[in-house]
Amino acid sequence: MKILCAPASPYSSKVRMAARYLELDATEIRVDTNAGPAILVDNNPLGKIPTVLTDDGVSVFDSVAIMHYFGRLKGKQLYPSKNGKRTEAEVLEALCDGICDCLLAIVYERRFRDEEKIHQPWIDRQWKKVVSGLNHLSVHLPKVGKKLHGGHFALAATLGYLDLRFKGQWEAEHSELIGWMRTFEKKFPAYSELKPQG
Ligand SMILES: N[C@@H](CCC(=O)N[C@@H](CS)C(=O)NCC(=O)O)C(=O)O
Repeated sequence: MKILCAPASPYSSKVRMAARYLELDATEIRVDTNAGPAILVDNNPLGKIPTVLTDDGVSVFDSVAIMHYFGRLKGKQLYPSKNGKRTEAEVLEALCDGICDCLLAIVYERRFRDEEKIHQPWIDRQWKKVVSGLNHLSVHLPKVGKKLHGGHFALAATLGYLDLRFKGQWEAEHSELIGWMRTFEKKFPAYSELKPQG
């Protein structure tokens, strides 16, 4: 199995952590989405990462579909089996991925527009959602118990991405999340290697 990914991508980081946690036999292939290489666009019409190429020649995307695919490969070990806990984990993942969507919208607004066309109210609107999401997470800190699940990996990837691209803009108001990140790293030491990095 191959994971098409990039080191800075938070959704890639989430699925790379999950693959490592589940001890899957997966080869990471770094791709540059801007260049749109054939291996990516021929397998994912959206040209986005992460994209997984299975040994049976199937391509799987987006990151949520990949997480559930991984979970099924390993006998449902990536999400809690009880309904309530499972919903909690899935909603946590949705919230964290949603925060990443906002962060990416900000990064892309600055990266792809000419400076005079950058629309600050759009950036402010996205950032407001990020802060609201982080506030919610700070008061509903997910427990890191014996088993890790998809929601934990999503949160770890999101915080890692904030650390990479938005340093100094969120930590002071969300020290609980810094504490959470430390606890997570103790539980999953490969975090330092697999978190988003530039
Ligand atoms: N909802 C998708 C989002 C994937 C995504 O936006 N990935 C970014 C990199 S972090 C990407 O591929 N961007 C390139 C593009 O949008 O063209 C997922 O969860 O996998």
